[in-house]
Amino acid sequence: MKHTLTMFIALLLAALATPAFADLTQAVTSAEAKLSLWYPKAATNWNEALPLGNGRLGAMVFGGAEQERIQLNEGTLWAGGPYDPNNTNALAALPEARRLIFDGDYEAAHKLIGEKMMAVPLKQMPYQMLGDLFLAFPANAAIENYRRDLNLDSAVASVSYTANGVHFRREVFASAVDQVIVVRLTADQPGRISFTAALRTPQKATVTAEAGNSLVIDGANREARGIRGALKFQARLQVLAQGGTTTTNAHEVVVANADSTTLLIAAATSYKNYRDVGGDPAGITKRQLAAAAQKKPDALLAAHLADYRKLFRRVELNLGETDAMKLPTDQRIAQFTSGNDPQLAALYCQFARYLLISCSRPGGQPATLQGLWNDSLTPPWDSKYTININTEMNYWPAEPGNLGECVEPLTQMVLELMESGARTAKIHYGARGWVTHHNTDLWRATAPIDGPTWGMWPTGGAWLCQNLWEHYQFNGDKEYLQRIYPAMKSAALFFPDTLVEEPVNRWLVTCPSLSPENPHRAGNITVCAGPSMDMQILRDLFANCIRASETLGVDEAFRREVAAARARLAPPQIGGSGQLQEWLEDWDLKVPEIHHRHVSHLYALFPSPQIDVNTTPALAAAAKKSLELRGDKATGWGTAWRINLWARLHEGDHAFGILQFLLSPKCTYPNLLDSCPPFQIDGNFGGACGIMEMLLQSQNDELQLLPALPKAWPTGSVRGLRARGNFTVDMAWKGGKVTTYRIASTEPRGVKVRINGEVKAVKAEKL
Ligand code: FUC
Repeated sequence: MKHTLTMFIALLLAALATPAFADLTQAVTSAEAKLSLWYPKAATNWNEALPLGNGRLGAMVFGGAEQERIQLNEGTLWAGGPYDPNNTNALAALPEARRLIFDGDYEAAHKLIGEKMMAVPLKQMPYQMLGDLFLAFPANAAIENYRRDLNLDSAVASVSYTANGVHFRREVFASAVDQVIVVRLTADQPGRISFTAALRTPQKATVTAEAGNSLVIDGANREARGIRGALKFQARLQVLAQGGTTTTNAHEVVVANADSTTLLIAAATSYKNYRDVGGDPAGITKRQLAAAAQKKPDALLAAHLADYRKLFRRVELNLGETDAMKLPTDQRIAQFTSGNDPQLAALYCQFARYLLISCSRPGGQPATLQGLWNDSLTPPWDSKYTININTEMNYWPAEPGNLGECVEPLTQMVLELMESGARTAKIHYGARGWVTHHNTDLWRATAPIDGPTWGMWPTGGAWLCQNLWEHYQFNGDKEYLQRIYPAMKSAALFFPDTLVEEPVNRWLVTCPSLSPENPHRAGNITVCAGPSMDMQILRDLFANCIRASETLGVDEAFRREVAAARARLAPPQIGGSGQLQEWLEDWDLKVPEIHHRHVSHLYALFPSPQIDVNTTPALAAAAKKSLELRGDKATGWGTAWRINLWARLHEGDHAFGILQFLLSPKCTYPNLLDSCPPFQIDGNFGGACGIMEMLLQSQNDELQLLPALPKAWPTGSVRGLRARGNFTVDMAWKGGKVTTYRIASTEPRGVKVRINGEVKAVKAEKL
């Protein structure tokens, strides 16, 4: 605890004395070292570059001493424009699809669904890269003392080296306050900064020089899958050199012999919302750059640090420290499985918090499959929103990691999907409410896509509502509940209109549906009735709607309607091998891919609290059997999910074993970003949540301190983790036992806490 306190005071002092650029160039303090990713060489590829973001503008910094590349993104630069993907043939085919499924003719159902019920176009719009800033410095005979790092406590990426006896330093950050990316170039001798700056883009765009020190990319987004590009965009670079000369040629800004230089980058598109593309990117970027150029570089940095640290410094995590900490980050990843480096797990968790702050801020778009960072026009899975696990997982660490504000873009997206999804409910199903399937995009498309194997799943919106409900569970904010209630209610209303009675037990089930992406027979056939995950998601959605409507004192008739439907949903079933069944029928051991990456039927264990070792031990045992059958290794996100599941089973060492795999080069790139492969950010977020689940759980009205602590972390401390019920938790432990704890809330009251195997009634302190 003493150590934590010392660190806390050190961080507090550092926050009060906002460092100027010059201070940041001093020897790295130990607090900084603990929160830094660092490397002795420049990135040679994108998966080594370091991510920065302000929730809207993203940058990947490569850090070459002689040739810097900063790859740029803007969160609303997607292909296409507003479009309606609904298929007017779908509704007529629905009864026949259901009949075929209940007759067991899954192949024919699959074929019919593929022909009649898919979106037009069959795929959605991809997220796009914006361009690159290149800085070319004079070639030097020798580069010495090279270091490249990303400090998570300041959200600044730095490069430093010595060339020809001059020490150079480069700092880059993305300011949410000033809405610009700032690149600051300094040297320890005057007149030594010379370089050429160029902007390039693969988009349909022109790059022109302006006003003696600026470059402008002016462009339009691309068509995709027959949907015309409807966005205009602009990116602007302004180069502000102190001393020396600054000139431009047709496409470049050239700086010679400056003392220092600040580069400012602004970018915007004409996207206003999913229906309105009438924004003015030229006006926006001009205004933003003009305002930022008025400020001194130290003032830009100070504003950025104050804003970022307000969020980041809420949580401290200490899982133990070893000499491995001194190694470059890529070497630590390479050795994590065989070595002893508990601090890398803490760094990984803090990195996810850093990433969430950097890619998901109020007013911006939610974190995509790649957060905000994408260098392609044809990214993997279009770098959009896969809502049969990946988008939900992105937001798992938000609440326990004390970053509730970062959920706002997701909330906003769900409120918009409620509108677009109401059309899909009506056109595809003739139903009330709203629905969305396994993917969505910037344009809030909600119809089933990609083909029946993946797309025929009507429960995506219902699951997203669970994320929003969790936000309310953690913060207890009734105004927020009021805001999301229409989306929850309308998501629920879709189901009484579309659930059907299955012929054997007369349970109410979804049909057609599927258990995400897991074929239950050859031929990639997934379509079925009543997969367990759907039943579990609906059990949550209906229960949450009932609680929400009671809390808000509204909608009694609706409450009765969903309660009646809930009582008739297919119940959880335990199959022949003692496993929790994934489908209505016991197909689990007959499937083509027994180690499938998705573990959808275990939704009830995590993220849902429906299955719990304390309250439903028999189902927990069945879930454990399913997990054992599935195996520990999967894609990055599949591995991360398994960590959370084993943590909920209170098996800390097992969870840690899986974390060792996640944090190995198999699932983690040198820049600490998750490898699905390829890069997909959900593994970072899911893995970080798993680490927090090992330390603190709060489902089912009980706080559990160290519910799944692995032997590898016998001593440690945390500050600022959040628990459901609006609690903030600090604690320290030794020899695997909690030694001190503090539970605080803005509404001090009694709470049940499980500590060192005992359940205690604790009075939370005033926060
Ligand atoms: C789901 C997963 C894939 C991938 C994609 C983005 O479809 O099954 O593995 O992560 O999302």
